[in-house]
Amino acid sequence: MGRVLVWHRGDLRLSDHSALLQAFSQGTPVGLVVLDPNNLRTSPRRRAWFLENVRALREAYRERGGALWVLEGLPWEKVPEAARRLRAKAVYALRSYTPYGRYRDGRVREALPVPLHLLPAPHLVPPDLPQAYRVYTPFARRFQGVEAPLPAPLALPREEEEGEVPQAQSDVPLPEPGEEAARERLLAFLEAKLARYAEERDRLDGEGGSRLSPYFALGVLSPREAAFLALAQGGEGARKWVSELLWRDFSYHLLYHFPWMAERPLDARFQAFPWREDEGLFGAWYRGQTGVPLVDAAMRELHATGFLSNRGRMVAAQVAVKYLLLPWKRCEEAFRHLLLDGDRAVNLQGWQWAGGLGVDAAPYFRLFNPTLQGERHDPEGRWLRRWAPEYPSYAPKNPVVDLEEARRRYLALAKEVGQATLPLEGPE
Ligand code: FAD
Ligand code: IRF
Repeated sequence: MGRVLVWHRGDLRLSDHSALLQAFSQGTPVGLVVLDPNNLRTSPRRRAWFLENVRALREAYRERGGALWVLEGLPWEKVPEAARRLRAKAVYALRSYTPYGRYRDGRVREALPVPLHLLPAPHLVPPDLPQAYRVYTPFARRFQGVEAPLPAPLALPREEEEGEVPQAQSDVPLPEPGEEAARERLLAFLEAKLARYAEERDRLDGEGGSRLSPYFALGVLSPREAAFLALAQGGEGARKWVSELLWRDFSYHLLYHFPWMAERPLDARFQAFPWREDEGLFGAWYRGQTGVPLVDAAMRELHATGFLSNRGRMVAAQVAVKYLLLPWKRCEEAFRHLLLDGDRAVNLQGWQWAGGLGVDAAPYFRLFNPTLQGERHDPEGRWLRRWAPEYPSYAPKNPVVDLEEARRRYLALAKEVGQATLPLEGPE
């Protein structure tokens, strides 16, 4: 039947992969990953995490008798090259929804002498819904339940491999790569933690969550498989967890419809906000030396591990944007390179939410008090002692800004840029 290429990008797995199954029904599939300098110019930890998962994917192909090609270079050169060398009659891939992904796929399609078939990636709600939602709740209402995930092929036809996966050094310990490890972690989470997820998810130590985000970021685990298994188990925890997976899809939806949110606040009024380019303050925040215990612990955990709980991210981001008035884009980028799950769409959404830049639908200004947040979400202070042991409590100690003053300053500035300022602390 002839060969067909299966081009893996942000979907480094064999399960729940419609493009692989479709390709297999049309011919002999050969896997392909293009190590793209436009994606891999990132921090050593994220480069290593991507490469280790490519290595695991190659192993998964091998175990089934098949082959994964790994070529280094620009996709619009390397995908046509692979198609030519294999005499492939078509290329199959899962659709990409990000600005660079769409640009890349357009260029590859133009350069390819054979068809490029892009199949919908398994999101819970397709990011490319024609109607653009700016608010999460109506977007999430489009969720209609989830279909059973597709099986991985049990065996693949034998083909020769091409190309090496380079060795890469990470500066933090990496989770075990590959979809088997991801699935094991998923099942362990569902069994031990899902039922209490709604109550435990806000913990600053991140132990209430699944820690699956680094796998979702590279598509090592399909969100459809994860949601399907969670909902099969049922309960309040499952519903809450799936609502977080829907936040992930909402991030992609926003970036798909508003690609300029990578550069500018979604809320146009904040485009003129007077951010402060202050090297000293930025450095203090980035290194975890602000004198605000929660922020310092969060930034140090991030540097040391590449992970941080959602609560830690929200407060660290909000303090950067609202209390220190740091340029949000610079912080967003710095954060993304420190996170193993660093993902353009999700991180942008997170920053624009926490920074009050247009994602948060709450009709007032949410201003977390970092002292109360710490006391509430790490009541015994164990997480604080682990990451910032010099602080005896969550009370600020010689902070780089006076928090009360900074809070008043922010509210005054926000009012100036045209937004009503109502209560001080949100319900979170
Ligand atoms: P769980 O609680 O187990 O949730 C399951 C999955 O749902 C996660 O793995 C993730 O894929 C998704 N999810 C959970 N919370 C959110 C959320 N608030 N928004 C979107 N998706 C969510 N997540 C990333 O994957 N990459 C990022 O770069 C990223 N940057 C963030 C930046 C900021 C400022 C904020 C506030 C949040 C950011 N998040 C990001 C979202 C969230 O903090 C992480 O996904 C979550 O903490 C990962 O832990 P977990 O896997 O245990 O999540
Ligand atoms: N996709 C690729 O096709 N090639 C690469 O070299 C990629 N490197 C990556 C590195 C990191 C840290 C992440 C993701 C990738 N991806 C790579 C997946 C991209 O997100 C995906 O291709 C997207 O469609 C285009 I996180 O940006």
